[in-house]
Amino acid sequence: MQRIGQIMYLHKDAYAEYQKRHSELWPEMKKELKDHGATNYSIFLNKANGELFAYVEVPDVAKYNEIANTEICKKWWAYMEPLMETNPDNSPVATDLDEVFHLD
Ligand code: RM4
Repeated sequence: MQRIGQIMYLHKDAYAEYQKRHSELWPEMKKELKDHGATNYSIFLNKANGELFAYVEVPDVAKYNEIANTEICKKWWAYMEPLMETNPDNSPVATDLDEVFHLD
């Protein structure tokens, strides 16, 4: 299992909407995440600056990244685009973090 930690960037006026949309995460998107191996997926918000810390465990990072090619993920990213910093393809701008500590 590989642990992925990333920072994403939420617009400051979008905190409540981001929370709401994730509490109502589309079942099809939830299934797509699971089908691509995602487990134990959490996103935390730093309300001081809009940074989101995302943590997810996957068996295979390459397989997980293939979710970007699915129609449902493309739709989800387009839906989330107004709320966060995004790339030209609507994927969230994400900074990969290096793990420096882990306790089982
Ligand atoms: C986030 C962002 C991520 C996605 C989660 C479920 O807003 O779009 O890429 O994995 O939602």
